[in-house]
Amino acid sequence: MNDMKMPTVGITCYPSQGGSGVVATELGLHLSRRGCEVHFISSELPFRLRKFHENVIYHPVEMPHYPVFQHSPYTLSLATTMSEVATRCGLDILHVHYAIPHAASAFLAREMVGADRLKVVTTLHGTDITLVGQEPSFFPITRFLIERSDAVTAVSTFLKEETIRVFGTGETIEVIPNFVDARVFMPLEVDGLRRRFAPAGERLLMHASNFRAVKNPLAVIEVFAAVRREIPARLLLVGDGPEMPSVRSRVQELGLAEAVDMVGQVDNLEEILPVADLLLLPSLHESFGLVALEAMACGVVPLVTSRGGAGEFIQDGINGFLRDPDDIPGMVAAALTVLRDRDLQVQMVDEGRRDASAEFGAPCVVRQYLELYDRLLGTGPRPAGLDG
Ligand code: GMT
Repeated sequence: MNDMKMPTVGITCYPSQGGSGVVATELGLHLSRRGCEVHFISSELPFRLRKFHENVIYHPVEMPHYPVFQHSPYTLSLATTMSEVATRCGLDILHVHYAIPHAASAFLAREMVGADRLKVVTTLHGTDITLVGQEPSFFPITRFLIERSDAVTAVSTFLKEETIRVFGTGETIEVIPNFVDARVFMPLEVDGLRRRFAPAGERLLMHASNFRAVKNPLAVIEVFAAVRREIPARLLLVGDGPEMPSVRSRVQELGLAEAVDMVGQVDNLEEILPVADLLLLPSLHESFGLVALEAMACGVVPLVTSRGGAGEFIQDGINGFLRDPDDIPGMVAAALTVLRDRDLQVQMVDEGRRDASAEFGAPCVVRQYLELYDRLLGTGPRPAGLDG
């Protein structure tokens, strides 16, 4: 590779809804716009990739089903596809998002292709370290894969420190935070939608997630119920997942069915986020909390768990709120503070949008990934402008 050539990058992620897939896909798209050839290798087309994009090629992982297999060995099929794509398309970097099992497949692919020809970057996103990686059956292999990747990044300092604490390894992990494209996620004129979800001019609260237990969605309902006792308010639930049945029954029990809209999974979150006044994300922990950053970019005040890494982009009381996920009264008080004071809301929205588009904006963060690739490949610093 000569100094000016942009790297050819293979990206693997979970294709379904979820922060790690969003970050991986958006990173790939931004790299491709900067002139990198990007090859997505995954079981299905990642959900934000469903259009033609120049310089982006999708390679599905074929999984043979033989009667002898109790479960099809996806990790091996993925490794085979990775090595085949790496050789045929001349990948310089294989960047895997979410350690299990993607880093294992990348490790095998690099062994097959040759360590001098392919570098493996593993990005840790959160539950791959805080939940899945700590399962006894995954613990040793997660540590092994962290040590054997050519570079490991984590989406927050919290996650880096958690990795070192739990696995006793990872001092060289580079923190590269989640990012948002502020030209896509931005405040919009949403009067029509607002009338649909808050017809009498009520304040509108929103929760958007995959409704897994770690998102603590029942706390959203409790906070909303208490807020609604004080001011006219409605709740919009975006997404779907295993906790949805409990959420529905709690909404019924509290007699809130008329005040809560559930719109299911939404791919184009940027079109619905701007409608809200407040985003609630009371997760049991959150290594970063990408949706809160996206909300800030859309002009929505985030009220987010203080457990994890959200404090690395949210300044409590300035551009959002941080509260312990068990502290329902604290969350209610914070919500009411901003929902009752439109001047404060405007001030916090301005702060949030500024922060989201500067340090956590796509140009700044994508550049950090490119610099990491350059260091791994031994290509010198790029003259300004060449990386877009
Ligand atoms: O939050 C989820 O359940 C999805 C998960 C994922 O891997 O898709 O999200 C994790 O990665 C996101 C992107 O880096 C982070 O913003 C989320 O905070 C993190 N989730 C948790 O730590 C619970």
